[in-house]
Amino acid sequence: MSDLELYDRRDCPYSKRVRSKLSELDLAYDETVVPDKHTDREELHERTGQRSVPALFDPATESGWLTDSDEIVAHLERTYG
Ligand SMILES: N[C@@H](CCC(=O)N[C@@H](CS)C(=O)NCC(=O)O)C(=O)O
Repeated sequence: MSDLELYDRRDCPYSKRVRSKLSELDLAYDETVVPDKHTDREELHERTGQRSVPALFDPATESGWLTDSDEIVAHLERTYG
């Protein structure tokens, strides 16, 4: 099991951007595709406090969770680029 965990949607442009960066940096991660309906995204909400995707868990960060694609991409470049 990889340390990085990504909650995303396959059809979400913000999620695609994060997946591209993970792929570019050759980073392994576990992906959970969330349901289409926001109200069905209970697991994501319980773990991150939000229902939007993408959200990335990286044990290397202090908070653990990054919940905005700009923030995630910047973090990945800074930490693994
Ligand atoms: N500023 C956010 C936008 C993310 C976003 O709008 N994601 C959409 C899917 S493409 C979503 O999950 N929206 C649900 C919501 O905001 O509750 C980012 O860059 O990550």
